[in-house]
Amino acid sequence: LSVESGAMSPSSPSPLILTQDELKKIAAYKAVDFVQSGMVLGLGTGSTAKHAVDRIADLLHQGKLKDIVGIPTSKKTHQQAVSLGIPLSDLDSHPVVDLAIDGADEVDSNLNLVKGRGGSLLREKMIESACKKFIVIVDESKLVAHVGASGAMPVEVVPFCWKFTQDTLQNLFDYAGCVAKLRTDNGGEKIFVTDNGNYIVDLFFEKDIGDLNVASGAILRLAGVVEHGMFLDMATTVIVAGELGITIKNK
Ligand code: ABF
Repeated sequence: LSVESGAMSPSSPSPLILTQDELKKIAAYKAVDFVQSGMVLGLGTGSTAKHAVDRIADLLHQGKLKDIVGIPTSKKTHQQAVSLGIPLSDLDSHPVVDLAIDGADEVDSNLNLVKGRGGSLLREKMIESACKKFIVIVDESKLVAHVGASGAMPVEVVPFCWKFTQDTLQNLFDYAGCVAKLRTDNGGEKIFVTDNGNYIVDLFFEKDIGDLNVASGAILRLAGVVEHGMFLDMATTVIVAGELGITIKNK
């Protein structure tokens, strides 16, 4: 793991009080510096990745980037990219992605991630597994000591007998005091449905879940599970924007 740090920009007065959204934008713009003309790009989802997609479109329109093909990780990002005029494709036509840029919900010191609190984990994992370089962009609030220790660990499940799958997931992690909850839209009554027509069960752990690869394998072995939000050993670079500057961590 290598780590570089830098000031926000040479002209930034210091100390600066930046909003979380400004930090997200700084991380996103830094990641877009790695985009080159001719690349096939995985376009992430969420409020941080949105800034990266906006920036890519600006550079395309300014003629500073050419011949970019974007592969969106969600219907929402697809809509954004279409509205900005970014040429799009998919993994069927472009099975090798040069670079993906996406946000995350949690990042640990080994660059393992929790993703999917925005609900797009399956397409994100498919596209980000197919890329040569995967840059994760976050503000410093996303850094954690252990992934899964704070907040939801999303699992995409098929709607068929979702309750059975939910209960099985909860029992699987009984040793970690797991509570499994079906995701609803804005916490209401309506079940949240993913872009792929599936549901999401969020796992909340009271204690450490132990070896992440073992936990990942155990979840994926359940027949009703489609995918989970642990992205292990996938990020090649994490760009963190904080009050004191940008940190770039490379695997
Ligand atoms: C996507 O957006 C997700 O994997 C993650 O759930 C979320 C992060 O959202 P934000 O950038 O809005 O904090 O990258």
